[in-house]
Amino acid sequence: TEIRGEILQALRRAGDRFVSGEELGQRFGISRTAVWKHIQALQGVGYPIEAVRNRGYRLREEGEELRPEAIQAGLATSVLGRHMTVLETVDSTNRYAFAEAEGGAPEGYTVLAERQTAGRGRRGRPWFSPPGHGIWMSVVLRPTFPVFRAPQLTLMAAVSVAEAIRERAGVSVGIKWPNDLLLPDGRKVCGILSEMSAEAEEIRFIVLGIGINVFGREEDFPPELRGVAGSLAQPGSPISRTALIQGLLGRLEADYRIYQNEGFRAFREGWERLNVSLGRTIAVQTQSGQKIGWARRIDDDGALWVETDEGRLEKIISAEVIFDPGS
Ligand code: BTX
Repeated sequence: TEIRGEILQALRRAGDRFVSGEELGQRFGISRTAVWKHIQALQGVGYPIEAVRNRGYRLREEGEELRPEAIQAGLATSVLGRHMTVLETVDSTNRYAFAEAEGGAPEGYTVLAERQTAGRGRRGRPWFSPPGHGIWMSVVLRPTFPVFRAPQLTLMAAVSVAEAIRERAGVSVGIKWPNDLLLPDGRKVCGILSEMSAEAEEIRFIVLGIGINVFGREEDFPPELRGVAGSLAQPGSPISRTALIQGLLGRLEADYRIYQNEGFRAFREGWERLNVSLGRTIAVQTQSGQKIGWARRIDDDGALWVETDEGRLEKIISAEVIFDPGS
């Protein structure tokens, strides 16, 4: 499997060019038949590798094509992903799912796109979503709990997504409060954006949007994101987006059930175990300005408690967290 990852890497580097079986065999010290077997195994887990006689192999794009039938065939859910739309291009899967939910789309309705032209992050920030490189997904939820419980649902989702990534992609990601997922080297690999439609105290629906960088290489990111954003795929560990989506929806459904009965309390420990924010010096950017302090703990509501220099404990409900690189 070590070689398998390296073959994949060699094909990635070759871009549009074909690489012959002979060349690959020589490079890795194996026979052409062995190369062919590795290629078949890679195709088996979803990599769209073309094999053309007398020319060799070529990786058509970064990931396998996303198909609803293939995703649903291995889905262990009863609600999430049972209705699904996979689009080639959309402005934002959250925007699309929101409109569908307003039109009556049922709970669990899931929208995926190969590419978003106006993927959105929090506070109107953009989310970079190039074709074939990631999982850009939105799920419609119609919970019966009151509006005040909605914000912590996003924290729960961070735990679910982190665990699905570990199970299906073999990468240990950490959670940065409130719900960014970071690679072990600190680069951001996933963002979660939930948007809600509510009337007074009653939630009509929530659109849970999840963006995960799966295949993007450093040079695929725009300059301002290099060193800041990272992807799951590493040489030697091929990842199937289809399998990851199945794992994600399975986890989310199970966790969402627990959340409805028990609230964030049930996820606090899991969140703490995965978190990389507590015990560090951080700057928190709130609407009322910036504060610097020591991230002490989160509570059952998912709020962050920060100890300032004067020894005061402050409860932070919503803010941007900036890590002190020296802490
Ligand atoms: P956020 O506001 O925490 O993150 C946005 C910030 O993250 C940007 O300002 C930029 O610095 C950085 N960023 C942008 N694109 C990427 C990327 N691909 N990888 C890493 N960092 C990036 C996080 O918001 C919530 C993002 C949710 C995205 C999903 S995708 C499916 C769904 N549809 C949709 O329009 N949004 C959600």
